[in-house]
Amino acid sequence: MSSLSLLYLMCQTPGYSQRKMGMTRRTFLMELARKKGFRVESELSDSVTHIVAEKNSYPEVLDWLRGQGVGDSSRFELLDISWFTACMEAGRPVDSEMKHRLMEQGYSPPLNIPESEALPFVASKVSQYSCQRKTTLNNCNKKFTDAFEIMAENYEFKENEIFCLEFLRAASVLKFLPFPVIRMKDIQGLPCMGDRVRDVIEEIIEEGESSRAKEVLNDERYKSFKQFTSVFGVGVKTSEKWYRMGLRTLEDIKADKSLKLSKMQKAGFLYYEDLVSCVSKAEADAVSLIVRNTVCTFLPDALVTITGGFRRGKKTGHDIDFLITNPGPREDDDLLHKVVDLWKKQGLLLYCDIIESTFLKEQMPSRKVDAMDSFQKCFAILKLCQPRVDNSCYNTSKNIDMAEVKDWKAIRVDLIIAPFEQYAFALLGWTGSRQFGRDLRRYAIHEKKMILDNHALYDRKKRIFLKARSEEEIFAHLDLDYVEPWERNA
Ligand code: DCT
Ligand code: MG
Repeated sequence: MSSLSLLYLMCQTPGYSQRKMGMTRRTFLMELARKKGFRVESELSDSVTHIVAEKNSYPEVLDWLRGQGVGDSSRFELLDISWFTACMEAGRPVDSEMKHRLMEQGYSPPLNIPESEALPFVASKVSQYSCQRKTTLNNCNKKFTDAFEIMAENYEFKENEIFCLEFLRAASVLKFLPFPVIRMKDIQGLPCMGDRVRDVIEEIIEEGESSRAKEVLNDERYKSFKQFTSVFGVGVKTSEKWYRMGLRTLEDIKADKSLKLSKMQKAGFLYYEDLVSCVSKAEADAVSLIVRNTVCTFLPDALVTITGGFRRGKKTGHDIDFLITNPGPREDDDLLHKVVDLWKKQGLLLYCDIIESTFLKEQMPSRKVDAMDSFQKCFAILKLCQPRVDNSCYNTSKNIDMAEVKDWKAIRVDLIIAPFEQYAFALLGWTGSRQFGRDLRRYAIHEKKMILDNHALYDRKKRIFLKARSEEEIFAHLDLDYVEPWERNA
């Protein structure tokens, strides 16, 4: 019997219900497997390759693994007892099939449910559009999608949009998969799996990592662009210019006094450390309170909604995006100016750039998949005061002047002002993810002959604008099932 197949049978742990495998049953199954020549571990160790659970859901097993200090569950095959039974019947480890694997969406079919009644995963039914897939933040294929995102970013730096999108689309499909890919057969029939993508997947399956992604991470140009674009106000174009000038690091940029930095880039360098450290959910909630209070001082009925990644349930973000609208009859074109003026007076505003609206009445939606919208908006950096940590326990000998301890953090905030009748479109667009938005617009054009942007939806066949007061209505106009914000993490 092959000793390669190492099993760990999950057993009942305190806090979980009796649905799990009991101790007696576990001992019995372990003995049975050992008699048949399998190596079965009593403790989780590095040599374990297969974990078998009975009546446990995939999230429960992941939770349990986290509790055991395992961050990367992809080194194990997580299997239902049905696989174990098949092995016992065959007297050898059988190849695990889809039906044996613990999966993200729905439980793998327990033994007492006939297979015909369990809903199988059908790769050919997976849509090429992420707006027809529900993608939560539970990504079982992080080791693949991380590599794809590195490849995509490198192509973005090279302004190769086609290859960039190819890897972003592939990453989005694997984020949706309810199981980890462990062999090439698993991606058979899935959309967006071109040759370049398959090569990366194959290598990761075989070698555990992608040499191409590794090469990119070590590439001088990529490393410079990565540093440059991490500065607020610096995009690919500026990075390209700096790189051509022979500049390679942020130190080079800071040292070159001949460079003319924009006001935005100066702020980017000034608050660099704060801005590269992620915004937490707690910080987003604190800023949200400030934004709401200030907006409501001027427009008590205004609707202020957190959009972007935080609306999709992310725990961190690079900025906080707010959408503001006024449902009442009173429009106030000066609102944004009043808000930032008050923050200036209160000493809360570190930077701001207000862009005025360029929206024209009955303006045709943009066909561009990555178009900027025409709302009035403000890209700001706010000073978020943080409660001082009590250092008294170790500060007694050295008398540090508390006034010198920085007790605030610079936070990037985007404020978008949308007229009430465009609010649903703006909310849908600004909630993202970027890939989800791209695919919604691509789907609208190619499948429905409609044009969607952050302002409106236009039906080209009927030659009319389709109104919507909610996101649900926009999905309905497009004949799409509604996708909740936390399912838009494509
Ligand atoms: N968006 C848009 N038009 C723009 C910029 C962004 O429609 N000109 C959309 C796409 C995603 C969403 O708004 C929020 O953008 P980001 O803040 O860049 O993305 P995020 O998903 O919030 O990610 P992060 O957590 O990094 O902020
Ligand atoms: Mg954001």
